Amino acid sequence: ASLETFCYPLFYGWFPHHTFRDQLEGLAKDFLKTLDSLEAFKKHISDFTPKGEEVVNLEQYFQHTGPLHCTTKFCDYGNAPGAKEYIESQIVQQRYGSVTELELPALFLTPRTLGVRVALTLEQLQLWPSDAEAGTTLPRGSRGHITLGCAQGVEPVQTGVDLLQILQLQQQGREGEAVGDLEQGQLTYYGDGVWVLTLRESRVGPALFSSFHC
Ligand code: 2AM
Repeated sequence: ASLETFCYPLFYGWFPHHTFRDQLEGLAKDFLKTLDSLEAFKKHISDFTPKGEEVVNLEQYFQHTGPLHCTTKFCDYGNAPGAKEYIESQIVQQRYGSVTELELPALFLTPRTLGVRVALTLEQLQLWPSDAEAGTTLPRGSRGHITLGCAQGVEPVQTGVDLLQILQLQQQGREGEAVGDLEQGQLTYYGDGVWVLTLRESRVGPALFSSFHC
């Protein structure tokens, strides 16, 4: 194998600029604090504590390591299906190292993951793999998200799976329970520990299209 093949990354994605990243981390922190203090959340706390504890510290419950990013293609160092084609595609080569603006319309939280949805533009969709929403009838790009944290023992790949499940519920017309008008936006509970905060105003900020190797 060539040296280049040898260096295929773990994944490609958009990496928010550090100022935007700080903003997102602040947003997530505020969201968790707000949830922690809501009666409606406390009512459903057992979704998060199978053992029946009354108190959950959400900021400790969700952990994150590594740089925040929106994965475009998970390559697994070239072993993932379609990785080689993606890496060698003209559009990926062309856009590598370019900056784009990400639009984030909603936060979501489940007993497994905490994430923020990314609403992709047509231009950004050119970098989106065709199989990301496989097994659903959701539009391309639906899976776009940034993982903000995972519960202990949960792999980050779960965040996209959780998001697709939420979007499928919405597609089936499940309205969820409108829990409240928070300062940041509308909070909805979908049952089984699934919460969505639709932001009053989408967060928008710059991100770099690049890859991650470690
Ligand atoms: P994420 O995009 O939901 O955060 C390294 O594991 C990164 O690649 C993580 O960011 C992870 O999830 C993403 N990832 C891991 N396995 C994946 C898969 N099979 N499909 C899509 N993304 C994956």
